[in-house]
Amino acid sequence: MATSSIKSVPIMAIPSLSICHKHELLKEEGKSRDPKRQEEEEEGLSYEFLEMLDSLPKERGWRTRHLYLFQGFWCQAKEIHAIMSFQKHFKPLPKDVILATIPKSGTTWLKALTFTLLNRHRFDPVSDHPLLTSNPHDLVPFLEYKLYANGEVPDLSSLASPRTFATHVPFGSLKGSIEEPGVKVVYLCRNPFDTFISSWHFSNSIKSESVSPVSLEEGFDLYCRGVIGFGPFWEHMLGYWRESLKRPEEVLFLKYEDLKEDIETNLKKLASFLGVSFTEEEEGKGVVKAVADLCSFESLKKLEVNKSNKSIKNFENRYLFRKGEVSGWRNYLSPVQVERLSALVDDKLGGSGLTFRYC
Ligand code: PAP
Repeated sequence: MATSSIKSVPIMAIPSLSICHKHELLKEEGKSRDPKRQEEEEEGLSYEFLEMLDSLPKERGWRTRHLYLFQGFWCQAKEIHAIMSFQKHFKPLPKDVILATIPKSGTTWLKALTFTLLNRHRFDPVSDHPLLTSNPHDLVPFLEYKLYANGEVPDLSSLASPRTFATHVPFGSLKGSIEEPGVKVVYLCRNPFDTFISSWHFSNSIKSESVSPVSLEEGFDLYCRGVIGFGPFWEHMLGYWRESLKRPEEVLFLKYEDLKEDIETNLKKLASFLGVSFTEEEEGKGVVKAVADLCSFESLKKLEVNKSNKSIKNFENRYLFRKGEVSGWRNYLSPVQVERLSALVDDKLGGSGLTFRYC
């Protein structure tokens, strides 16, 4: 899917006073805000929106100054703005495919795999493929970071079916926007230990200059208290897990560790769920392996587009490809931390049927 063809019109529904106007109003009312916060985190947000924001519980952020508790999950000011827009304006179509993850669970990988699977008759996975020159985030756009970012309302009518989108939004806040028979959701989950370490590295690599680095200890405590983008992580996982048990035809729950262990079996599962199963002939010709190889960490990491470009505002693609391993957390967490997170996982996920082999 090419995102370049997406036309945008400004949102009228969310009030938006200009920054200048906002500053004047704040001055008149004798309120003061940190200028750096205004510049980076609040740029383009209306006074009414900022007032709403100030009514929400907040905590220190990982890569912006604050995370806000919105609809029961933690996120940044601009994410809330975009989510409100997409909740209001997004109209699902039958056959839409939504890729859902909590950050650092393998979103980039899932986007690459799904795009390649769905488009394998247009683009041969072994030659001249769009993934060789485009980052997966450019091929499958995020609802909240790309399409509805900054108060835009995109015209999605020209996108070819099945339209494929991605989101980090928890199921509870997504479901109202995708109520349409035939919409398929794929959730990729990663064990909380590796997800935490990946989030910690990533946030410190791309954080705003005005935000002090999050130490491992501080980040770990925030994570265990649920304060992480789109967290608490256990609620994020359980929302999609329960829905996948209830509606397995519409919601597929995958695990990063399973994909690492046996990508071909999981690719076939994904293809079958999406209604694009591999034929015997394709299997015989090695197409499953070709898709897996094209989308592998090693293959994507070495591409020029993933070394130098930026696909999402504010961060370079290279930060999306760090180690791509399972159990790397063992090099970082102390026995006390492991005990705390293990107990939390047991407490929150125990009895749900959702388990991880690598914790
Ligand atoms: P996002 O939420 O910001 O989009 P996401 O792609 O979910 O990030 O997560 C990045 C993690 O997936 C990184 O893990 P690490 O920090 O432990 O290394 C990244 O290396 C890993 N990753 C990216 N692409 C792949 C891939 N093709 N195969 C396996 N892992 C990958």
